[in-house]
Amino acid sequence: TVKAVIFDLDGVLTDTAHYHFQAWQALAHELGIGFTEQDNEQLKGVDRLGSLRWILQKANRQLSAAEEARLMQQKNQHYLELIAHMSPADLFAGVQPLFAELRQNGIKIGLASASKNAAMVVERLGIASQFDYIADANDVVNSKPDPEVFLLAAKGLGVAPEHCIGVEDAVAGIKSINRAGMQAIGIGEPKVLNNALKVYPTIQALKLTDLMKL
Ligand code: B16
Ligand code: MG
Repeated sequence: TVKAVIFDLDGVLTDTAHYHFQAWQALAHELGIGFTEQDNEQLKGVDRLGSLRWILQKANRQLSAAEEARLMQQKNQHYLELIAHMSPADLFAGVQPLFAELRQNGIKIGLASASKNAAMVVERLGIASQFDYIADANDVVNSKPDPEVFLLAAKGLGVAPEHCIGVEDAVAGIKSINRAGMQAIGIGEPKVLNNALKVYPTIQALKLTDLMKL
């Protein structure tokens, strides 16, 4: 039986993926490295340092820890400027009704995000108070595909992993859910998220009745 649903943030509840893309692309271009939307797909769910290193590796570049820190700070500054204008209107359609249904059925709501900016984003979206527990990149050592962030969310909710469903848009995220021993629901393309139990094109297509059948 399902006792909790744990959501990823970027790409599941809102489209911050596009802002991450813009900020990484600007940085990559400044470094003389090409960076496309397709490249950005690989970075979904990947933490900040992992993302920077992925971009540097494209050009066979390696930098000192201090340089890496400076570039991460620069990217984040740009990202913060981009998300500063976010509002409840940026919440994906279908999220509010799904949350309301979960609540009515006594199912807990958790967040498991690889972003250090997760708290600020859910605040801007106006949904911060709806989570029973929020786990983000500030609280974990190992990032997705490691299961740590989903396991932390389950622990915070007080629900055993086998009674949790995880919802993710990234390949690394689906892996993280599976390794946590939870049931994985994908948002996106079945071809890409082929390790998910079920895949829906958008969160709006996901209904509580489907989750209950798992
Ligand atoms: P930050 P999620 C992830 O969030 C994003 O998908 C990923 O593209 C980003 O690099 C990562 O957060 C780190 O974000 O730089 O804000 O700490 O999808 O796990 O909610
Ligand atoms: Mg995501």
